[in-house]
Amino acid sequence: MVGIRPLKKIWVDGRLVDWDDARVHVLTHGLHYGYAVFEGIRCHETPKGPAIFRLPEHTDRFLNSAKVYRMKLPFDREEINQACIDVVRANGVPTTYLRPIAFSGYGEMGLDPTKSPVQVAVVNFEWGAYLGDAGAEKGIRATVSSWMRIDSRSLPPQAKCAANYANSALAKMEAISAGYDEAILLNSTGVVAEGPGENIFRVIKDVVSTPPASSGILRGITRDSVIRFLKDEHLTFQRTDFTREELFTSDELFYTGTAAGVMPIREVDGRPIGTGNYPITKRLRQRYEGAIHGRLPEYESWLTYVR
Ligand code: PPE
Repeated sequence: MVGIRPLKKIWVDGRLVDWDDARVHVLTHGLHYGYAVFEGIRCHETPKGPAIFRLPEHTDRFLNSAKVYRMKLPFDREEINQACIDVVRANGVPTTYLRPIAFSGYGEMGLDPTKSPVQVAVVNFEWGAYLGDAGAEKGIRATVSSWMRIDSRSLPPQAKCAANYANSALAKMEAISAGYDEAILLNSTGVVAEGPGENIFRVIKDVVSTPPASSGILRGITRDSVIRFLKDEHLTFQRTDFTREELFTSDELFYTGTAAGVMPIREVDGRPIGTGNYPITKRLRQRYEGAIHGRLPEYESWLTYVR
């Protein structure tokens, strides 16, 4: 069962190859030890043609993740940006999710990744609503995970490394098998960190807060966009920690992420959140949708047109 619809081309190590030819050996080092860094980016149709949302910021985060892991990429910033544009052009499907990935390839086994060549690929594919189509309207149901979010003393959360996602997958599977849509992970000090693949925001009265980067989260680019929207909406914003019980007593809660978008949470562990209306979340979601689809000129500088 493959849910991904094959497109035409994938960028691998500097050239566009046919979709079915983008293969790796089973002894690929990164496959065994999780030694890979990646990005998730979206491209949307806009009135001026397909546009990639906040491409330079994603590329910078990609390069920073590689730097944390001492991974020397054989391509520079411009080449990665261009690779993203090239795959979208080559495949001719504007509304796609882009996944740049750098990994230690086929060379040596054993824990020292520096003995294997670094490979880089950029693939784009169609990826619909991450947390279901109904989620955006009704809100989704979340549960606080029994798994602790990874910690920068062991696995730096700000570097988007494949290995981090074993922690995310444990939390995600636990949530799904308990009948919830998504997980919320606490960090090593017991306060809220983030979702398995999303940042989290809390609204109480007219104050919106999100955990600071030091709380063991990925510095989300959607999170950053929402922080700008809060300023533009003249809402009070705080980067501050909150506890599990403060989740329950929030007026509104929402996730942010490239895959998830701005996604309201209607329940946490059997407690309904607020009144079930999400006026602030809805406003922010609308701004986000407007920005990514090129309908709001004030955010046009965030778009990289591919034509
Ligand atoms: N936290 C985590 C752990 C995370 O993986 C993401 C993105 C975010 C926060 C939000 O970051 P940003 O996309 O820059 O706003 N998760 C990506 C991967 C999801 C997946 O399942 O794969 C994504 O949303 O693309």
